[in-house]
Amino acid sequence: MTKSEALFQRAVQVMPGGVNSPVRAFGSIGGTPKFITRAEGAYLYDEDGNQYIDYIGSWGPMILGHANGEVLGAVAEACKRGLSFGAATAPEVEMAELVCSLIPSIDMVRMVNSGTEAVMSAIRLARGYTKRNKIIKFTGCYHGHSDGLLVKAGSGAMTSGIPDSLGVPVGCTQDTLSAEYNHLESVEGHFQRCGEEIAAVIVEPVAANMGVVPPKPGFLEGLRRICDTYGALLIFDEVITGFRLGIDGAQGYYGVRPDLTTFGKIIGGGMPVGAYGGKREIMELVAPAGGVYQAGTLSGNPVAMAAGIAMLTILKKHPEYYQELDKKAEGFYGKMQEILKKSGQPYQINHVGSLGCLYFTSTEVADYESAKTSDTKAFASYCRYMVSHGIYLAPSQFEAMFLSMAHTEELLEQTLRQMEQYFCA
Ligand code: KE4
Repeated sequence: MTKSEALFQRAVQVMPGGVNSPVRAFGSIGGTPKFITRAEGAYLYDEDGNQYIDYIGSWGPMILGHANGEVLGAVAEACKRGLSFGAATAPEVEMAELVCSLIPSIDMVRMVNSGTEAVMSAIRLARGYTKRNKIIKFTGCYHGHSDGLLVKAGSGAMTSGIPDSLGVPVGCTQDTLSAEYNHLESVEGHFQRCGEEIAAVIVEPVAANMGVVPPKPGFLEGLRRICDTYGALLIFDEVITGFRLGIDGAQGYYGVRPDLTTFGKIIGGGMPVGAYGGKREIMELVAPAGGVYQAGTLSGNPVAMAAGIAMLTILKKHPEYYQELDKKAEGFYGKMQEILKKSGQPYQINHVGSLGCLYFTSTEVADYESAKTSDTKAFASYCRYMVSHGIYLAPSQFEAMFLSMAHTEELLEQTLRQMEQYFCA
């Protein structure tokens, strides 16, 4: 029995599914999750001493690679001053000023502890600001696990949201409407039916929770236009894309300005940090300045701020990193395409900058329905092979691959060779 197997046996006795977040359990590909002891650069190391080239990067934060020296140093320094005070601190001001300087659509920002909390708070704020209750989300997009957003995928444009989890009362989802990603007409339909009741549209500007689905030309611009027409707010959930596609996120990359933006992952540099921000006139409604209540014991925690400030400062200082990541990704996915073409395996490859996904389908993947055509069994077999050969991929077809500055050409080549072994041997 491996150490990971032994740990997993213990884990399932005392933790639901043996993990603290479902996707880590390897449920959709089978097998035992690897218990990771440490990470450095592009590598993970598990309890049994196996080394992996990591394409998860903690689900996004590790854009510089794991254990970045400057980030670790900033955290170590902050720890010496104490871990948490529950009081105002200078690092929070520095972080807020940094975010406002980087994202033109943001005049004010509130720090929280996760992407879920950021989205939950932004939705409450949008409802408080517009005095409307309904929100639109897109089937296949994931915005964290707050009740109102756990809506059955594809619950149809005509019906109110149907809960997609036990324990979520229909009252929590009845004001959540589902639309179809890259299909503006499904959004128009909702607004024609009840536009005056819709507080906001929330969208992943690049959908990265049904694999990776880029917005079609005009989609984000269309959402902006529709929201302006009906007086609803446009919320960009940039928990994944924020500081990933560029220092000013997807809104900078695509040139569409939301009213509110949510962040997570990179903003915390690997520590538990989320944030939401936007126009001053909206943000000034957040307590204690205004009547939309939101609070958090560890919000703006000084150690977490040190990690986030260090990471964002490095990214701000090196805008060339994004060009390098884009170039690396172009080459990597281009060669991947050649391997898959040679293999005769039905495939689709979507990528936007360093975010990418290999689907096992011959259908172009541009929305939830087409993403679902992927052969998840074929994906599971591929993923198990790659993990067993030292390439650590997200254990689900409907997640993203994340490249980092630590993924050298040599490591990408090594990964492609393993893929060639699997598909073409
Ligand atoms: P967290 O609460 O997990 O920090 O963020 C929720 C969230 C919000 N918005 C988007 C676009 C997200 O992708 C996420 C979380 N992403 C998943 C990965 N697809 C986190 C991994 C996990 O759940 O363990």
